[in-house]
Amino acid sequence: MTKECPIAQEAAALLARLGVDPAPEAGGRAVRSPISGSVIGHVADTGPEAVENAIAAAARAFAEWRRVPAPRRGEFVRLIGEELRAAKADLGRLVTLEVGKVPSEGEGEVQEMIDICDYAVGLSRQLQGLALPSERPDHRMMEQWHPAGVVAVITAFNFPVAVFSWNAALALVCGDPVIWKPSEKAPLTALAVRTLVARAAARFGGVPAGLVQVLPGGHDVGATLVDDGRVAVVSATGSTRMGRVVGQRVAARFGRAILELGGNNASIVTPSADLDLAVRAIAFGAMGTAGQRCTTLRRLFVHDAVYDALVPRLAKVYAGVTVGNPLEDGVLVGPLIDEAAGEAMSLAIAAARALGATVTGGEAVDVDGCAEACYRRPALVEMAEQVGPMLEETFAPILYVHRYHDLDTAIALQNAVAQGLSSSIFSNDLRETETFLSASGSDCGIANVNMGTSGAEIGGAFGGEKETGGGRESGSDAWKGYMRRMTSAINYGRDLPLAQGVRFDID
Ligand code: UN1
Repeated sequence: MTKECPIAQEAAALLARLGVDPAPEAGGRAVRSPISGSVIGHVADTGPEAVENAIAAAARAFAEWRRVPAPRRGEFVRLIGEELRAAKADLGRLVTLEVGKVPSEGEGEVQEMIDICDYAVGLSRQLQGLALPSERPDHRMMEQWHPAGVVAVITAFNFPVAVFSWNAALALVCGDPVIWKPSEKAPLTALAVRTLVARAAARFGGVPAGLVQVLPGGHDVGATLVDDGRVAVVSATGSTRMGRVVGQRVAARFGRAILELGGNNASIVTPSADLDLAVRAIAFGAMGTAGQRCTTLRRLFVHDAVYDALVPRLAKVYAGVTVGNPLEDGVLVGPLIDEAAGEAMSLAIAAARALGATVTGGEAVDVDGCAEACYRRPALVEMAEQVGPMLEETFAPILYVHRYHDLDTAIALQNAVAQGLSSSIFSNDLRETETFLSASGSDCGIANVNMGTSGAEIGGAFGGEKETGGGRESGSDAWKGYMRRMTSAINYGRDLPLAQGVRFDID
């Protein structure tokens, strides 16, 4: 790092404003900005003893926090939301510096955190169980939801802070302590969030020690959390390869895993689609965040009747979109996270070419002052068949385009991949849209109409099927994943009628 590097200087200033003390981190792992490749800070890995201590502290915190009334727990989350509001510009900018998102997306990520805090505050008064009819006279049945226990949250670089907050805001109101292992590629934003949470805790007063802990580090930190029986819930976001290991290891000890893994998301453009709207939605879905969302649009099925009207328009957008330093005005596509991501993109495109695909874009882009970084023009790849790299998630801005003749085939092709996260249809035909949303339509956790596959709101349950892992986070009833259900039958009579009419007369 040169002292003059403006990105490093800005990161240092942001961290100072956000209250992060760099001293304890000196000598730790170097963190590089994908914008320029320059080192913007250091973060010390958490050693095995510290991980052990953290789990023990979280377990102690659980004994206290579960006794705090849920609406009071919600007050703590409300204060976290206030701190995030106050720090939105700085934290959003730090997201941009650390993972290369354009500023509007960096701030959008912090907004997503604020939104889920607001949501969780309301939820803290709505952790409702059911009253159920008993088949026995003078009995009643009911359900309660109790806190599950320590929740470990393992996050990926691409949403370095928002995904933590989806889990943490819910877990905290549900009565659970949270241990967060952030991505090794994005630990600085995690340290900043830790400081904001500490500020909220100081204002709240009486937050048990160890309620929210951040453990930067590598694979070993995650593995310890995954295997420890004191960790009730492991919520992990990342690749299917990672999730397969995490899921099996958590299951082996009968823990609970919430998995949010790969996506290979598709949209279908039908003859009745509003093409102006579709072009904009496809552009954001496929190129936004430089193709590095798990919800990124990766496959496009276009009906014959509109193929020649739509695809050349898309090719024009792809050729014209501004790729470059996200700190500059007008840039929509920033860098890939690292060189390995660029190589994966090149390999996928080469594989598609070898299969006869027509490729627009995909080449490396030189960006002034950013020679150490990895910039790529998004690629539009026309495929005659859904084969090879089109069946895989490459975490880069590649959109495979494929013609179709009838909707059933398009839906079948859409579903014919291992992942099942997000999907959408562009159509003004009710029969088509309802078929797409029906039980025999999209097999994904998310299915949208006349919009893209990415950019979900926090109010809905977020997650997907098949190799996406089956977990649900964020809105709807995802909170139940952080609680345990207790069913109670209560006899307020003088007799002991047994269920199912069973007799067991002892005199
Ligand atoms: C992710 O990429 O891991 O729906 C999460 C979206 C965002 C979240 C993406 N709200 O695109």
